Amino acid sequence: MKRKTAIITLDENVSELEELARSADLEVVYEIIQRRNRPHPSSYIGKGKLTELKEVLELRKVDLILINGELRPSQHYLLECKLGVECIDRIRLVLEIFTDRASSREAQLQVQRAKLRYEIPLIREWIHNAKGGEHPGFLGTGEYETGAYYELITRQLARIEDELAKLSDDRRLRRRRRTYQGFHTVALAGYTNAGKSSLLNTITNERVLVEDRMFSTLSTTTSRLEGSRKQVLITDTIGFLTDLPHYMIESFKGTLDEIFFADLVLLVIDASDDEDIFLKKLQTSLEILFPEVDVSSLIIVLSKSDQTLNLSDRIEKTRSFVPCNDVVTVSSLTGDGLDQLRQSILEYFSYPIEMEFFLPHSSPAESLISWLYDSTELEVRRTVEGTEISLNCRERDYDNIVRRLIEVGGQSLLIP
Ligand SMILES: Nc1nc2c(ncn2[C@@H]2O[C@H](COP(=O)(O)OP(=O)(O)OP(=O)(O)O)[C@@H](O)[C@H]2O)c(=O)[nH]1
Ligand SMILES: [Mg+2]
Repeated sequence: MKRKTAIITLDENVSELEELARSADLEVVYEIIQRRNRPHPSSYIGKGKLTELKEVLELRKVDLILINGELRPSQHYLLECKLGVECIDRIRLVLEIFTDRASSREAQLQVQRAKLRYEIPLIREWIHNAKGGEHPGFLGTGEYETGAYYELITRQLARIEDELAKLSDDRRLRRRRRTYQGFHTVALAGYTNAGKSSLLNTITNERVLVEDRMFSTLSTTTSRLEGSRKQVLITDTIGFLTDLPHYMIESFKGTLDEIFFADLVLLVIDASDDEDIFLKKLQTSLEILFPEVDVSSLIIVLSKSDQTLNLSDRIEKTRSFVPCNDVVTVSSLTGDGLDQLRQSILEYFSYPIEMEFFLPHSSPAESLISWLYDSTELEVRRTVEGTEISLNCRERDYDNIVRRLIEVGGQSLLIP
């Protein structure tokens, strides 16, 4: 059964929190607005409003109170003690959604790490305030005495960090292998619900989960770009959200590395949002991507073009906001713009360097030729003495090819 929830907010901008609540399967039964510039330091809402809220809660009971912001541990403690109802802030809500969605081992560990990092200051607060005895139970662990629980979770955090470090090494090896095999890597990045997974499904043969809710994707999926001779791999990644504390983003570092180490990043932005939301999501996304991602390796993909009226204005705004490699508009629903996107990706991976050379027959030469088939555009002419090759390659492969050519006794045919 859905938990009945009341939202407390200090500004009228609650639509994203409502979306998050819907994604967490909560039933929002009412919202209480107290207009304040900043939260009350000890109780988040003012004292008068707190008393009023207590009265409302007696008449209209809820299972949960959801705060449209971030609670300090002392505010959290005070609110739960005064109201006698579980209170969660926006970060905790996101963590609950993550917990529900995490399916891969890495995603589960990343979520656990984020959760523990979130809980540690809260536990400290409860230890500080509690007069010993049982843990108050708001984190669902009544069997542990608070101090012991604190010890336990710090040890648990260290174990998770170890396991994640190993998984991160695996990712690093996988990336290195792909580069060696000549794959071009592309990452789909962007705000949650922007349409990243839908795009992956339409430009590759993948069938990943697409849902109209936030954070459908927590684990990465990599698939090959369709309709191209080039070996281009596209990876779907976790969505971004505004105002997440640094440790939350840091908790997903292993997954985000797939973006940071990709040859090309497609930043997907929902073009159908209202302009202020559109720009805010663009800004949040860029703050997460920069400085690790260079603008020259960034293509901005304005998604859901079928639902957008003022596309050219959005393109212009995006271009003036960030001098990226290209801006394209697509609709995964109608297929509009997908060819242009594909072309833009392939142009990025065009092979500008021409080489011509001769390889004498040998088995190392044959393995070089098979690698060249995967990593370059080439023409091969077999002769009695050996193989003549003309090819176009990427700049970054040039040194590697020259080194391997020398190893197998190849001769350049371009140099007189
Ligand atoms: N009209 C329209 N809807 C789209 C389009 N692309 C995606 N959607 C819808 O947008 C919602 C989110 O799509 P997803 O592909 O799951 O988005 P995502 O970026 O992967 O989201 P998360 O994984 O949750 O971060 C779904 O309801 C999709 O059907 C599009 O081109 N046009
Ligand atoms: Mg997704």
